[in-house]
Amino acid sequence: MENNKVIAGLLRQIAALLQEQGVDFKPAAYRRAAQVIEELDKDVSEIGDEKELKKLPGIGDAIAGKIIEYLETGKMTALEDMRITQGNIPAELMDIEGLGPARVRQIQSEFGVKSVADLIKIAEEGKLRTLPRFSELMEKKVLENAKRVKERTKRFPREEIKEDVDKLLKKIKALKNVQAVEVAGSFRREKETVGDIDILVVTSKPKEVSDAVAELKDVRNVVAHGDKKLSFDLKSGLRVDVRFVRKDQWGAALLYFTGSKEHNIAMRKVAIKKGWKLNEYGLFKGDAVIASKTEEEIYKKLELNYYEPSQRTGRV
Ligand code: 8DG
Ligand code: CA
Ligand code: CA
Repeated sequence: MENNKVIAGLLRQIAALLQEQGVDFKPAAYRRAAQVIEELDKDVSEIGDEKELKKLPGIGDAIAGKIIEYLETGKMTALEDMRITQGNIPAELMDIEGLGPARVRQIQSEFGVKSVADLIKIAEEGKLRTLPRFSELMEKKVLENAKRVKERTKRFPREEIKEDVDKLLKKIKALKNVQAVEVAGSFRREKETVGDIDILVVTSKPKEVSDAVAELKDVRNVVAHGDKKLSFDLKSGLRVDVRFVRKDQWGAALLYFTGSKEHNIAMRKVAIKKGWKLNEYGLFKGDAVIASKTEEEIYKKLELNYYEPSQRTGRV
């Protein structure tokens, strides 16, 4: 539900900037919408269209439009415009939790901080606490949150991590109850850099396999450990998401988790036009499965040519 978290964060940024403009009601409306999105029990991208979105409490025309814009383009232009007109606030600084526009501006004008890296440096030098309206405790919090943003946005060159990934795949493949393993995400799409590694495992014993992978010696810092997904870091700091899927849903899962997100959206639209539904479990007409076992079969049913992973960028 990565989208929900990001979108909620962006809506809260809009709220903070509106508040500065002294607009009544609107900031509260954006905050409420942020909470609704954050608490959804599925990823907002699965809701499909604007009409459905607006059925959610607190989501009207303006907010629904911004959410759709984000899902289609990865940004909200209204927010970017506000950041620029309200003091040229760098987006990455606004991404830091607990740091509103006023404080960002304060740090900018006092220390010339322009990036998260700058901010981390200033905070580590203990300079943040010297500003009015800051404290030692706040400096500590801001530093923690800034480091989190930096971690999140760090990308790894494919060439540097390729060997680690291959090794890990081999080890997983050798485990009991593992029927197939494949890497998905940007790594499979052969992007030059990757944010994290997405691995799919076919098994009928997800819990056992999840436990076994967690025991591998390359694994550290497990942040999610379940029978759907296991997330951890490698020694290099590279985050790995391992997802456990059923054999008969392999194609749909591989397609979905290979992405790109834009390619998935484009394909979902083709499915919707036919009155069908496409998700990580399969291509469906109502509850009936039309295709799910292989990627090829799904492209074919949608009357699309097969796309090589590296070609899965946007439009189909
Ligand atoms: P990156 O890690 O290099 O930044 O890129 P990525 O591999 O393409 O993205 P990812 O966040 O690791 O997600 C893997 C794939 O999952 C992505 O390419 C497409 C699919 N996916 C969607 N929607 C969403 C979503 O809302 N959250 C996540 N985590 N994945 C999604 O189509
Ligand atoms: Ca990834
Ligand atoms: Ca991922």
